[in-house]
Amino acid sequence: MAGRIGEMASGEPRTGGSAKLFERARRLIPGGVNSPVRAFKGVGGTPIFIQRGSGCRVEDVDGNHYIDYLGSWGPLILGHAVESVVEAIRQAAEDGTSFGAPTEREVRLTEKIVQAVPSIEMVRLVSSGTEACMSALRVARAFTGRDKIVKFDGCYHGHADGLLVRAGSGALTLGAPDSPGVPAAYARETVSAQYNDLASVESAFGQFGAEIAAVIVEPIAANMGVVPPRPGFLEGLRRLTREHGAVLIFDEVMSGFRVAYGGAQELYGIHPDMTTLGKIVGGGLPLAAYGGRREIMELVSPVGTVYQAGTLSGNPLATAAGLATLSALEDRAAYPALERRASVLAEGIGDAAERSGAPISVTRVGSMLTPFFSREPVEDYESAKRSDTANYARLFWSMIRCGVYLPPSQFEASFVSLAHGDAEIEQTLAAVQASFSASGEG
Ligand code: KE4
Repeated sequence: MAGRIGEMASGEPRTGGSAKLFERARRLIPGGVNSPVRAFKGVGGTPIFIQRGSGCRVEDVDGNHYIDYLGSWGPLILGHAVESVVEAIRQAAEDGTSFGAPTEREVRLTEKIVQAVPSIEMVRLVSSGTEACMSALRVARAFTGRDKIVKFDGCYHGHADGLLVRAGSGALTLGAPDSPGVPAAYARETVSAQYNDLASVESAFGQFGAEIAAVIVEPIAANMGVVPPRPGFLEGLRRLTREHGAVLIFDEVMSGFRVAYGGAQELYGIHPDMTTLGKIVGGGLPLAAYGGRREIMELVSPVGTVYQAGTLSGNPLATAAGLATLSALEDRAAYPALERRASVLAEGIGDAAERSGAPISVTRVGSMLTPFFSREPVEDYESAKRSDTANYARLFWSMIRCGVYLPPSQFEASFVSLAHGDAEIEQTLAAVQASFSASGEG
């Protein structure tokens, strides 16, 4: 069915094309994918190879169409192939794709970022969220002259060595490598705490206070599925880091420009010392950023001596895509519409679950949400981990058969874009109802 994007799939999707490409890909690319979560390990089966996207829909290489809630893991808040973004990239490309020299678009994009994000006085553009988080931590260590950092189990800040760490055993909370190849010495500088558990942070400061350079946190956890901060949690982090002279870093790679134009820090009114951004700020192209208080950021080379660099940092195509995207959001008119549609979706999933007895607990902040297969409310990493991932996998494939593409993992966020209209939300809820009824949940 090679038709236009926009027709709903029906019945079993054909998968021959994806299967053949996956077979070829696996010979040359580890796991056949260029980022592990794309391999569908969280839901089983063969990854779907996408051919194109338009608005809120994608079409795979077999001609199956889906309403897309992945949105490239967050960047596509406007939707796929939005004319204003495509045109901006096209025009930029006609003037060249990279110069390795400063350009006007980088200045304009950083001016928009500083206007948007309350706590950012100075900012550096990089090419990925990993690079942004890694660099922010290096600057925080330089600023404080300390080595240890605190991160939260279940939060993800990219794959820099010191961040691939799981909670160490016992009360010490010292990190242990969460991946081969990470030197134990690096991991030992990472102290693991528990998200939404201020006592665990107080304990970390109690043991390592004067050694802690920074606390890095997703202000809205979204890499364990969406888990909102408990009232007082972020305020507590702000108080503790101030008391102990540590840098508070909000990793807003996911939440930045997503939950509000100024991100989670606008939503909750908490000003961190540093912020990392990614995804939306690049409009779907490789661009991220880290920034914060001027006295901290002026430590960064070439003004200061903290080295960080990148051939494609502030790339002309990526800054063009980011400018077009932020220009569509900066009047903040989009956010009430996103809030309403995502709320209708989240409540509809909850209602369908109640009617069918499916054990679903839906979490949501703005236009990012997660249907957890859990009878209990999901409020932290431990409760998230207790979700029924097998049931989620069944829901994922049932929704695929109904022409709806959810994230291929229980522990990821679904995203509503401005391109998801009422009709698509209704179609999605019909698919949810059909999926719950078919599986006889309850
Ligand atoms: P990247 O290096 O993937 O651009 O960003 C890393 C990162 C940093 N901080 C947060 C809060 C993030 O969510 C991410 C990356 N998010 C994942 C999805 N949860 C990217 C998807 C993937 O790894 O393929």
